[in-house]
Formats: sequence, C-alpha cells, structure tokens
Amino acid sequence: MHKISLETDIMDANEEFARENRDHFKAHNVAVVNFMSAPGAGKTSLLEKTIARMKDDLRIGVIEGDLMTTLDADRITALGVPAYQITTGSVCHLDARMIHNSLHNFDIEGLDLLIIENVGNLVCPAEFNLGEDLRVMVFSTVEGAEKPKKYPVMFHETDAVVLNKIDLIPYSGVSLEELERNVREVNPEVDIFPVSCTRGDGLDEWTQWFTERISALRGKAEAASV
Ligand SMILES: Nc1nc2c(ncn2[C@@H]2O[C@H](COP(=O)(O)OP(=O)(O)OP(=O)(O)O)[C@@H](O)[C@H]2O)c(=O)[nH]1
Ligand SMILES: [Mg+2]
Repeated sequence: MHKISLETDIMDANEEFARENRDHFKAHNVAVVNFMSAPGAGKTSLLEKTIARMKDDLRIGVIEGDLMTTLDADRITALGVPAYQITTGSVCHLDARMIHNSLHNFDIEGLDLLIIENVGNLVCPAEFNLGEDLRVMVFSTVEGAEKPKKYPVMFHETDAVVLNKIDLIPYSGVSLEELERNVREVNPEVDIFPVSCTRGDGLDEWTQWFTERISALRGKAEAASV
C-alpha cells in the first residue's frame, strides 16, 4: 500500500517535469528523441553513424546519460556536435527532472534536433517520460530472439526498434526472422530496422526513416506556432 503511493508520487512528479520539458522543447521548435537500450547494444555507435549523416542538414545536440564517465559525450563532441553528460551515479535511467536540470546548463537555442541517449538498461528507462517526441530502442541481435517476450516493456514503449550487430548473426545462431516476429508480437505497429553499425548494413534505410520523422515533427511544430 505504502509502496504504491510512493511510486505514484514519483511518477506524478516525473510527468510534471516532463510536461515542462515538452513546453520548453516546443517553444524552441526542437524535435527530441530518446534512445534506449540495454548496456552496450550500440546506442552511441548508432548515434555516431546517424549524426555523421545528418549534421550538415540539421543542428543537432546530444544529452548523454550514464552512471559514470563522460566517455559517450566525448565520442559525440568528437563529431563536432555539442553534447552534455548527465552522470546518474547509481540511478539506472534518466528521468524528466534530470533533463530539466540539464537544460539550465545545456543551451538548446538554435537546435533542430535534441537526441537523448538514455542509461543502458533494458527495462527502467521506458517507464520515465522525458517530454520527448519520439522513442527509439536499440537491441543487439546477439542477445537472443526470445528477449522481446521476456522483456516486453521497452519493445512496447517505442516508435522504432533498431536491431543492431547483424554482422554477428552468423556467429550467434540467432534467427533474425524469429527475433522480428517476437518484436512484432509485442508491438505490431513498430518500425524495425536491422542494421550493423560496424559494417554499415541497413543504415541508409534507418537514416531515411529517422530524417523523415524528424522533419515531420518539426513541420508539425512550425504549423502549430503559425
Ligand atoms: N560487431 C558489432 N559490434 C558493434 C556494433 N555496434 C556497436 N558495436 C560494438 O558494441 C560495443 C558497444 O557499443 P556502444 O555504441 O558503446 O553501445 P551503447 O549502447 O552506447 O553502450 P552504453 O552506452 O554503455 O549502454 C562497442 O564495442 C561497439 O564497437 C555492430 O553493429 N557490430
Ligand atoms: Mg553509449
């Protein structure tokens, strides 16, 4: 009983901060995307590839979430794109308040696209609305075709699933067809992109979808502000 009311308070407070974040993002006409995955599935690798392809056309900024280190933010700034690192200490996800606080230090003025890389964790990040417009989940195919059924929350709470590391499929014995079938079982509407960040397979299709979604989001925001 006590536990339930505490959880409700936490989630209510998160929703309030998420609403404020969303208003702030709208006021700046910036599209915001939350990238989530288990540790090491390839979020930063996908961001590196995606940003390199989009940064000449869009002004991009990145907020990185990790328990420790600025390693991921350093990888992004090496691309010439501004990045802000949130180190959560022992917290296994980003929440809307952390994003809210980071906006006091990270200027989104003039950005077209703000990407948030969440803390590596296959469950908790999906439960915290950050005020984002779009969610992308990255899944490493080698982790097993059955995982969408065992850990459905994040697969369910996302607009796209990027199935990364398909170059390793011949060594892992995982069936891509079975994995895609299991993703669809959990989330029939989701867009699925098999890719290899290291070899480059599937990155054209993924980047095209992502670019179109961002421009649709920004177009909608512009129309609403007229
Ligand atoms: N073989 C293979 N390795 C990959 C691929 N994509 C990423 N990796 C490797 O997987 C490891 C983790 O990649 P990251 O991009 O750091 O993963 P991440 O999800 O950002 O990790 P965290 O932020 O720590 O959760 C690195 O050693 C990458 O080089 C891929 O498509 N194929
Ligand atoms: Mg990373």
